[in-house]
Amino acid sequence: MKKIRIEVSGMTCEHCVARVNKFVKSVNGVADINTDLTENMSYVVVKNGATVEAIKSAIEDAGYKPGNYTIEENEER
Ligand SMILES: [Cu+2]
Repeated sequence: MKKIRIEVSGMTCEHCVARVNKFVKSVNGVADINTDLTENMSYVVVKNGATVEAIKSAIEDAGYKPGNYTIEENEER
């Protein structure tokens, strides 16, 4: 599993958050997502196969703007 932390701009309310979560969740390999409206940030848990590019385009498809991101590798045992 990996954790991707990505900036999302353009969100103004909880509906936006729900929309971003819904679109990103539909990306293959995305296990979980949490979006923080006040931070303009999404925390995405991905399994192998999900790319940042796919997540970014899901955010764009939802109508918002993806920004900087960081990837954290989790050790799996
Ligand atoms: Cu909204």
